[in-house]
Amino acid sequence: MALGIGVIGAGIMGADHVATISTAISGAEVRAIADIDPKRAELIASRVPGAKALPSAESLIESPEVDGVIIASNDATHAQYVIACIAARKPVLCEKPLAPTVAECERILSLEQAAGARLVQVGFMRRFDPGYVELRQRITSGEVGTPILAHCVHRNVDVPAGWTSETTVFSSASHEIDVMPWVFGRDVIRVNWFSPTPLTAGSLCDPQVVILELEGGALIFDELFVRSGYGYEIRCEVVGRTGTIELAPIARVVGRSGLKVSQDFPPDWRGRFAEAYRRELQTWVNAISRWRLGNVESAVGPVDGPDAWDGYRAAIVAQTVLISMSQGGPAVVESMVSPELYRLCRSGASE
Ligand code: ISE
Repeated sequence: MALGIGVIGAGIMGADHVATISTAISGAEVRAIADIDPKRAELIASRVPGAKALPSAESLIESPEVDGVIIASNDATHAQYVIACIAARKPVLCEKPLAPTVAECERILSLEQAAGARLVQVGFMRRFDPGYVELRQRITSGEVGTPILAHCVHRNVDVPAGWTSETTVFSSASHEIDVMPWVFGRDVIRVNWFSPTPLTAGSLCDPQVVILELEGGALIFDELFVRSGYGYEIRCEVVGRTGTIELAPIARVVGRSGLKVSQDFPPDWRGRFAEAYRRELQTWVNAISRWRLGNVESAVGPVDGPDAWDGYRAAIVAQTVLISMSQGGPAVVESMVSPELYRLCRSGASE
């Protein structure tokens, strides 16, 4: 029987996950949707046969029809819903960030440890993108020698009113903060933030450049330009000691006319990462099914992808970027990691 999925948050990402599960995922169906705006929940539910809108996130988590929960609500609500899922022992896929503060991520990790089961997966979908997966495999195979640098470009067409320099770090840079250490197989130890636009409280510096220094000295240069105006574009070139390797452009069609060659850009991340989202969801559904059949130990749990530790680690690095932003100059990451949580969650961990 198909797994019942409940989706909290019927905004852009919630609606996208509902559509993907309903059209492209096997072994699962959307059974419940909850949103702060009940009409929006009803509208999205009305598009899926068998799905219903529930009056609250809490009732959705408790619902016996829901076997796994996707959290795609406002970032500030993530921690409370993840904690409710752990209390109900329900597998949860939480959109990034796991929580906006390091303290909330620590609480989630402690509760998950106390529950004795790994239940939380974090929606860093780039780890499922075929391009990043191949980049990582080929680097690991030694094709370009030891990787020492990466040039990343992350551009949005535009961002909503009220978006600040800090939002760019948490909502956009958090992807490179997660995926680049995964590609290199090394943690971030130091960060440095720059912008050609003057920093003023509550406003948006655009573009920004974040430099991540990894263990062993590799450097990641991340350009974040969220009001680029022209298209959603993600680039990543990794420089190794004996060569370079980069993500290829993703447009399927190249046009030639009017003395120009052209390729289309998607308007946002949903088109660019559609296959990554599909693989992320299918992998998560498969992991829940294996777990429910008793085919994995609780140390593995219904998680196959970035977990609560990865969400915690990303929150710490993002927080350290904000320190660099406000104080100027490099800021060190390691001092923020809780030794107690490290011992509990990572001792003996292997990649
Ligand atoms: C957005 O919130 C996302 O999560 C996208 O993946 C990211 O690329 C974009 O910059 C953010 O605005």
